[in-house]
Amino acid sequence: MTTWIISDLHLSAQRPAVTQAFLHWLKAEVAHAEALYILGDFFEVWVGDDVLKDPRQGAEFLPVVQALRQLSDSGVKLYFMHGNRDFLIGDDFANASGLQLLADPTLIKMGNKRILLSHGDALCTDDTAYQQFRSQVRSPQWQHAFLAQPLAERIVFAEQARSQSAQNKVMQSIDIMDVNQSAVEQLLNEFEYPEVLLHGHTHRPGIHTILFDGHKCERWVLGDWHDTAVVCRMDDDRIELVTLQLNP
Ligand code: LP5
Ligand code: MN
Repeated sequence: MTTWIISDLHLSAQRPAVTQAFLHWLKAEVAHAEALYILGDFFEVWVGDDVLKDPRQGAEFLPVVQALRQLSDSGVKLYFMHGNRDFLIGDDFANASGLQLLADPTLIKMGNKRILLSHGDALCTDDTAYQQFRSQVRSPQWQHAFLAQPLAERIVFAEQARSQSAQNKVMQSIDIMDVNQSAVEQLLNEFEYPEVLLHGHTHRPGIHTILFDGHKCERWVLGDWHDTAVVCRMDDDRIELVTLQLNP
């Protein structure tokens, strides 16, 4: 049976074609699979699960929640790990969609292979401004205070954060926004050298071999969803990156 791993869909009302392609792919492929892992940045932004109860804001997300729920009810196992855009996904979203939230990182086993899953942002340790922002917004105190704000205000904060982030990225070097090799090696060491570390976030799909401490590991990077998407397909021990054509 097949397991799919995806990340960085950045679903939003501004890009309905990606949502349509995703819903189509769920029916065509994932309906026959054993499991689907979503490794974060599933949504462009997520300002709190109460968005689902808002008649105007919620409409955008309900078809996705319903499609996931249908899969989960039919027996497909669904897992979700937070990204830097949707770290506020909580139990209400998970329960409505029938998926299980995963910690970042999480180690899974497929056949004989150990595969370490992560969103990938925590590995970009050269990006100190981002890491500072990350530790602030991942703290329960900050999240509690943020979620206590009215929904409309949270949407405005998110828009401001997005535009500040976009400005920062123009100034920032490409290398700083990639994973740091020592952070990768430290993580692999901590998890006793899994065969594969699989992550998204950087939107730079590919496979990198890492030789260190007398071990050989691979770092597999998923791609984001636009006209195409690079996802991972696993069938027991066989693991491959697959490019989906989203606009045939
Ligand atoms: O997302 P991406 O790929 O463009 O860039 C990321 C890093 N930026 C972020 C910030 C998010 O894009 C913001 C949207 C999240 C919405 C979540 C819900 C609401 C939270 C509201 C918070 C107030 O993750 C970017 C990295 C890049 O990846 C590559 O790794 O470089 O990091 C930065 O740009 C660092 C900045 O310091 C981020 C700070 C932006 C927020 C500033 C707060 C402004 C709020 C105004 C309130 C008065
Ligand atoms: Mn990301």
